[in-house]
Amino acid sequence: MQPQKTVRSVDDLAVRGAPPLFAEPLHVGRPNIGDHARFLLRAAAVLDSGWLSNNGPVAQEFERRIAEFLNVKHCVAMCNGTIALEIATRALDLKGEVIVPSYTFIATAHALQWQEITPIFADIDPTTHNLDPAAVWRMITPRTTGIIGVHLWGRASPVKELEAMAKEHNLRLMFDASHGFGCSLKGKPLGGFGECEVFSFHATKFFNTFEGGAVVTNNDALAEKMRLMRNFGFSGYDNVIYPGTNGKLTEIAAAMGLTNLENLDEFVAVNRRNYACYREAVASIHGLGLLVYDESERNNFQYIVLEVAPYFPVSRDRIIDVLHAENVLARRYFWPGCHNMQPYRSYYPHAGLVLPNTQVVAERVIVLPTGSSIGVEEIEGVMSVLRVLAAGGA
Ligand code: T4K
Repeated sequence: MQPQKTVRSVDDLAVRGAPPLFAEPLHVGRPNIGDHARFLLRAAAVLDSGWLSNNGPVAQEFERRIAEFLNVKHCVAMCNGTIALEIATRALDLKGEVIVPSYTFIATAHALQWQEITPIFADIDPTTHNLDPAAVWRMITPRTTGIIGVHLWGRASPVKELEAMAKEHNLRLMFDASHGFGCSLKGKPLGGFGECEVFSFHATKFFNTFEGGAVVTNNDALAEKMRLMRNFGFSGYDNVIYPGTNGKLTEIAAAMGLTNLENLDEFVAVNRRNYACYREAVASIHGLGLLVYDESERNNFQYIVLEVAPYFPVSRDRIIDVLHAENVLARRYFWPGCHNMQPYRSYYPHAGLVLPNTQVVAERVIVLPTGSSIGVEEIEGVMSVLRVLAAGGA
């Protein structure tokens, strides 16, 4: 989308009464959609088949392809990432307390709380935004049964350290890999670490199935248990052998997944280009930094994470207001941290005292738009606004 104006000074800003930079909103999380014709063919085949759900042939093919892509034995496809987290934590028999970061999407914590498991928030490393192993260690109590690491922004959790800690304390370890599809750690795809890993394929994710998710694992028994749980505990007609829920992925969602999988390389290429563009532009602005992806790994580059230094002339929240006025709907992910949301805020009103890095990072991050709907012109427009703010406020 062509910018509607040139921004050279504060007087050109929409917060000062000028028209917005973009006629339509630029979103964080606008879906990547693969080849429309391929999807419509698949959708027509689903309609013709009269098979819409319940582990149908398209969902089974989707699971095979995902398992192959991630180099894991099993993919158990689910209706969304949150249910996938709930089923995975139940299948692992987590109870009592489970250690998670507070700096994550609320679903990581809610998936536990929903099952009356207590999420215990551990602090993050302010440079990686991922769990700090020393902080995790400090939160272990006799009631702890597990750890959920989150590969935030698609950058791997400290897997090795968490594995060692889980082993030493006899804890179960799984990962919320909702951001990590198509990313790697030491060349190995995220998905193969811990006892299982959970993906979200929500519309806003770089790879989507409309709504959807999956748990992937190399453990045969665990996969079998999750398949039962996903389908009310049914083992054949009239035979329920387990308490279960409904976590099934529909055929149409799986058709979207198969189509998007075929276009994955293009999605990454666009995100990579956008990331490089933002990175170059941010590098020349004092007081702004861009979270860097390790180029020796595979990355999906789906989040453009900007960090605002305390000495930048404009506060993070004012930058958000200015960008929104320009129709750039930048986000404050994952402010204010799960511990500051309900019910956790009431349960642990002083949690912030042991989460200093979470508090600081949550106050300084802005996530900028990227994905297939964003190009070089849009990025140049966004950066022109940030350059004006850097030069003297708004
Ligand atoms: N764990 C982690 C670490 C996660 O990040 C997530 C989800 C989960 C677990 C749970 O997975 P799911 O159960 O969702 O599968 C969004 C997503 O809803 C959520 O899936 C995602 N994380 C989170 C990071 O972001 P919101 O509240 O920011 O989304 P929303 O509705 O504001 O959408 C963002 C923008 O995208 C909007 O400005 C409009 C645009 N959009 C959205 C949709 C749905 C579109 O253009 N088209 C669309 O179809 O949470």
